[in-house]
Amino acid sequence: MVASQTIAHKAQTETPVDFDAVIIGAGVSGLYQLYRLRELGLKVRVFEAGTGIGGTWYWNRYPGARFDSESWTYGYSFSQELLDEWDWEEHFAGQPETERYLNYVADKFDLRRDIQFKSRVAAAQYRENTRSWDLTLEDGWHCTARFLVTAVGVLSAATLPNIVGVKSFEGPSFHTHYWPKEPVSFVGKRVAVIGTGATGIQTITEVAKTVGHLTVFQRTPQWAAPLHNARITQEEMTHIRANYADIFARCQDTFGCFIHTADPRSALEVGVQEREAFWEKLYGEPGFGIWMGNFRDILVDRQANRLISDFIARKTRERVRDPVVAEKLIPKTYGFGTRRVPLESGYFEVYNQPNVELVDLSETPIERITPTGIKTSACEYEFDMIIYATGFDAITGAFDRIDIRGVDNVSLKDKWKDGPQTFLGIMVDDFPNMLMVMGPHAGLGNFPRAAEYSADWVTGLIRFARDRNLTRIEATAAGCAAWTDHVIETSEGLLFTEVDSWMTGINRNVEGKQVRRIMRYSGGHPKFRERCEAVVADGYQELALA
Ligand code: NA7
Repeated sequence: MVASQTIAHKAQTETPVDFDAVIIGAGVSGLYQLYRLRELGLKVRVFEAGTGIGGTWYWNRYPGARFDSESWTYGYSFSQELLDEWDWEEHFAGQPETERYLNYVADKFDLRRDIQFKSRVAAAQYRENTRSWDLTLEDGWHCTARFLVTAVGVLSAATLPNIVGVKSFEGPSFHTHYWPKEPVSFVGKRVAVIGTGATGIQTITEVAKTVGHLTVFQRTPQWAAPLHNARITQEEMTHIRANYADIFARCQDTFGCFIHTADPRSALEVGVQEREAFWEKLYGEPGFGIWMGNFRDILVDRQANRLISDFIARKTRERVRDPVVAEKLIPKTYGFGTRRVPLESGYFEVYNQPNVELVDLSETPIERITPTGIKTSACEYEFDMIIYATGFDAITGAFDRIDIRGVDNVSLKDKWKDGPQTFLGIMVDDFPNMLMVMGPHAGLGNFPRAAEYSADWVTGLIRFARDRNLTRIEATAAGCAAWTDHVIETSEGLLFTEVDSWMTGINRNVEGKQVRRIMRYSGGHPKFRERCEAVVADGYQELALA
C-alpha cells in the first residue's frame, strides 16, 4: 500500500509541465508576482489580454483617468533602486504617467520576456493525475502549469448597459474601459455620457472642457469630494524620497493601506463648531482624508453619517448655481462614504456651463439607444458620440469570464453563484494549486500596497511547497467556510453593506448580480495580515498539502 502510494506520487511530480507557474494578467499585481516567482528560479509565463503592460492603467485611458491614491503611496515598495530612480510628476498621477511608470518597471526588471500579450485565457482545468493546470487561450493555444496564479484585478470586466439598442447607434461610442489609443476630439460635438460613478465623474469633467454640448445621463447621484491634485515640485519629491520607509510603514498600519487613518473621535461627541471646522479642513485637503481620515463613526453610525452627508450636500449646493440641478446631484437614498467616494476636480462646476445638461434617469428613464442618439421617457436626443461610463462586473466578473474548473470538473462560477467562498481571498477548496492575488474577500484599498502583500504571501507558499517537494496545495472546505463566515461577520454593522454598489456585488447589467453579497474583507489590512501570518507561522497546517 505504502509502496504504490509512493509510485503514484512520483508519477504526479515527475510529469513535465510547460511552466512552474502561469500568471493571468500583467497589471500592478501580475507584474510584481512575476518578479517574485522568477526570483525563486521558477519558469513562469504571464498571459495578458492587452497589447501592453499595465492592466487597469493600460485599458482605462479615458479622458481624465487618474489616481485617487497619492502617487507616492501607489508605487511599488520592493526596490530601493526603483524608489530612487522614479520621480512622480503629480500627487495624483494621470493614466499616462501611471502607464509609463509600469512600463518603466517592466523594462527595469526585464519582465517582458515572460509576458505573452494578446493572450486572453478562456479556460483553466485542473488535472488531478498530473496535479497541474491545463490552460487554453481564446485563440486555442494551450499549455500546462503546476500553479495557476490569478492577477486579474477587481475592476477589469467592463459592462455595457443592458439598454435596448446599444448596438444600433451609428456614431462612435466607447466604454471608458476600452478607450481607444488614438486621441478623441469632442470639439463641436454633441456628446452623451451614461454613468456617474468615479469613472463618469472624471470623464465628464474632462470632456466638458472642450465639448460642443454635453448631456449627462445620471441614474444615481454620487457623494463626490474634491481631489485637490497638484504637481510635485523637486523639493517635494526629495522629501517624499527621504520618507518612503515611513510612508510605506504608515500604509501598512492603516485600515485601507492609505496614508489616511480614521480620527479616534466620534462625530457626535465634538461640538458643532469643532466638527464643522474639521470637515472644512478635510474638504480642503487632497485625497481620501474626507472618507478615510474622518471621525471614526461616520461609516457605522446613522446619525454621524447623516451629519457628514448634510455637510457634503451643503458644499455641493454652494458649488452648483441652479438649485434644481444641485438637488439632483445630491444623493437622497444612501449616505456619504457608503459607496466608493469619487474624488473630483471641478465636477460640480461643470453643471454651471451653459452647454452641459443633466438628465435625471429616476425622472425620465432611458427607453432605448437609437441609431442617432438616446430616447428617454420624455424626449429623444441626438448625439455625435455616446460614452458609456457604466462600470464593471466587479471582483468576481473577471473570474466568471474564464471557464475555471477544479477537482471533478467543478466550475468556479457555479461554486460562487451565491457569492464568493475563499480562504483569505487567496485560495478556494476544490481548486488546488490555484492562488489568487487580490481575489474576492481580499481587503480593498490602496491597491498596490495590498497586492504586494498578497503576492508575497503567494510566493512564500509556493516556495514552501517547492522546498518540500509538495505538488498539491489546497484550502480545506472548513477553512474556506470559516474565512467566508468571518468576512461576512466583519461587514455587519457597516453602513456600506446596506447599499447597492459594485462593492456589494451589484451590477444591474449582469444576470445573477442583482442580490447584495459580501465581496471584500472589511476588517482592515492590519488584521488581514495578522491572520495570513498566523497561517505561515503554523507551517501552513490549515491547508491540505501533498
Ligand atoms: P461604477 O461606480 O459602478 O459606476 C457605474 C455608473 O454607471 C453608475 O453611475 C451607474 O448607475 C451607471 N449605470 C450602469 N448601468 C447603467 C444603466 N443601464 N443605465 C444608466 N446608468 C447605468 O463604475 P466606475 O467605472 O465609475 O467606477 C468603478 C471603480 O473604478 C471606482 O469605484 C474606482 O474604484 C475605480 P447606478 O449607480 O448603478 O445607478
